[in-house]
Amino acid sequence: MAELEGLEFGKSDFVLLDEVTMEQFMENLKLRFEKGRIYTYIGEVVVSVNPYRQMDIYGKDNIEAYRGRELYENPPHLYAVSDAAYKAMKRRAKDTCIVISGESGAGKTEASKYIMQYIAAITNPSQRAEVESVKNVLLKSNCVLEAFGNAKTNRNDNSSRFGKYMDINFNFNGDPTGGHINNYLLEKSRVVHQQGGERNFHSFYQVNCSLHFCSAHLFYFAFLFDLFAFQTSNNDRSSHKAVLSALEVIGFSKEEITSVYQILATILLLGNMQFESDGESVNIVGQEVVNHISELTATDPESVNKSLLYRTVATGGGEVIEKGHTEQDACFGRDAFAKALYERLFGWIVSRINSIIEVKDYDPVLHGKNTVIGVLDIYGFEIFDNNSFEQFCINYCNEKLQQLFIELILRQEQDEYQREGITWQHIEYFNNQIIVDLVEQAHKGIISILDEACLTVGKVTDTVCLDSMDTKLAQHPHYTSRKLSPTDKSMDFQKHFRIRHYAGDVTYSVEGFLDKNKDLLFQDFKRLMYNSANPVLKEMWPDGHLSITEVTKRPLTAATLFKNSIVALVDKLACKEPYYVRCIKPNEMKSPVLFDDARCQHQVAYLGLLENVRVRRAGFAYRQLYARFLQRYKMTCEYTWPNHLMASDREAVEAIVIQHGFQDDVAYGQTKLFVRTPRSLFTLEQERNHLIPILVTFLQKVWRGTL
Ligand code: AOV
Ligand code: MG
Repeated sequence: MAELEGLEFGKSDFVLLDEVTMEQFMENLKLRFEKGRIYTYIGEVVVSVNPYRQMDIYGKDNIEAYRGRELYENPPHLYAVSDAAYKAMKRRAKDTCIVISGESGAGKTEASKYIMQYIAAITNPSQRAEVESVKNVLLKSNCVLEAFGNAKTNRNDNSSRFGKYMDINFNFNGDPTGGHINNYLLEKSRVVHQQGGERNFHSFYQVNCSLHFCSAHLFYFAFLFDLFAFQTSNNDRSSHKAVLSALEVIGFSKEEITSVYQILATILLLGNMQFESDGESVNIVGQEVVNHISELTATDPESVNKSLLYRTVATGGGEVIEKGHTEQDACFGRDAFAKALYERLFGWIVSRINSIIEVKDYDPVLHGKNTVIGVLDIYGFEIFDNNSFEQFCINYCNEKLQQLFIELILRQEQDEYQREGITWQHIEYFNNQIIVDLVEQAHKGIISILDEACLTVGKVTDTVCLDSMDTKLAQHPHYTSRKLSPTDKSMDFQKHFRIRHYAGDVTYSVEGFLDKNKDLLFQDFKRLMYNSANPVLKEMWPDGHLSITEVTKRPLTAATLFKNSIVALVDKLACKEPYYVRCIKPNEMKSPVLFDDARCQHQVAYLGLLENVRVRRAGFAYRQLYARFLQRYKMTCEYTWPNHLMASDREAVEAIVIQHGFQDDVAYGQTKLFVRTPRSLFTLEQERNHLIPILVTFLQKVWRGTL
């Protein structure tokens, strides 16, 4: 329970509310936001409201104030939970993780950066060079990954279009020795198409600064949909400098950095490539673009030409033939190639960073247990005007994380009560497992239905797949479509289905679902890249050496791969001690002064924050180690001030509790006192506040010798 803030700032911990009602919760949240107090606790969970302005609370002094302190000793802050996670890791050798959740634009990525900065600032006091270098790479990697993995969307100007989970490894001293980044499903469709008002990945605008080698195309790139957005801004230019320097600091070689920008340029050129058909064969319009691409990718122009216009297929009889594309196939192939180039580039950047920061030469016998703090910053729940396969995956991922929150928060409470030998009372939650099942259940779930459609030989269209979902999911309370709700004119018969997510209803358009799930890339492109004379590019395409007869016919689909990676992520998080940051977006206008009551209330409701408070209170709102409790309140009891003479701290605490008459409101655990209602504590706090000035005067007199 946080202290040290006056009541004019509202309650710094929601467990201190007089009553747990939505009204009181919202009143407190709003008051704190208006007073510039963007963080509030629910026990150890931090609720954060995006301030949409630079706050003066992240400086060196702030870091020092939180360093090594307990949660309740300072006003609520990300630094306090970071310190709690760090202390748990260091003192108890626990692997911990900090899970940051909330919808798009709520402040997750910013929070993750502050958390990492804090951890970097408080470690390695002796400034050992190798540790400093690890910290530097960890911090700089954010800048690079943001440039390549973030983009402006209609919800957030710097929206994460990939999921990131970063493990930071520590030695027994508590200093970082390395790390590992896991990335999840990059939204690669953005490479070739963006919705109105949105941009491609930041990196493409930054590349403009290095595109001297294809100046002829400088004025128009089809993949940068929004022409005005392409005008490189000062922002892009300075980010470009920062990214270049970050790449160098991390340890990318000159050749590697050049290759990265050559690949970006290649992708932009692919976007400008057009095809024409003379009725018989399809050709590329203008040889110039092919020559450029072959130059940038160190491949020969004839091969580039061929892989864009033909595909190699194995016939039933085992014969290998070359089949000319239709114009439509050629466009499809070109786009798939552009997307894959970017996806592999991104994956390669992550794995290069990993190879640089992986823990090397760590001997647990010699160096003690290697512990980990994980930081999860993933794309938040999204509702756009047009929601496609990517939103479906992103929102499913958020369902899984909500499920984890439910399990862990309950589990953590239960564990603590059990450990301390205290009886636990169950609290009801809305359990979103039913929605998770709707998506991922074997045979019956949406992913299974999609996969089945993708594997069916013959012409299965998105609409046929929608029919199949409608048939199989007609009874599901969280699924509907136009066919199942014919009066709902906001949906189209051929196109839409709707999922009632924990965070709200989302209408998805099935258009493109099957293609995106199949994620087909002709082997010819892979071979082309594998045969590049540029070793960096070649390294990204190891599967290019396979001939068409060796290629797996039924690779796992995009949705299944994503599901597997998220299941693995959840398993990884579940075995760590979790700390939570729950981010709230105060308004849709990015305004620092607007607190949109309805929008905020909606988020508080779906994040399950009220239930969180209830669990925390219905169990015990407050818990504290006996010694610490004593330290704080011993002045309020004649038997404990200035020191107690009892057999144990626990007995001394009992004396305080009895003197103040709330013995029916507490339970005594093995190491901690548990207090059920905050009111009992208020009495103590009031008493303490009343006594402090008296004590101070008394002590001053003692010092001055006037007593
Ligand atoms: P997100 O990570 O939660 O969205 P961000 O962390 O990118 O959201 O925050 C969005 C924007 O809000 C930032 O670019 C800042 O302008 C502002 N902001 C957020 N937190 C703070 C803060 N603590 N102080 C000042 N400004 C802040 V997404 O990645 O779209 O789900 O996918
Ligand atoms: Mg983000």
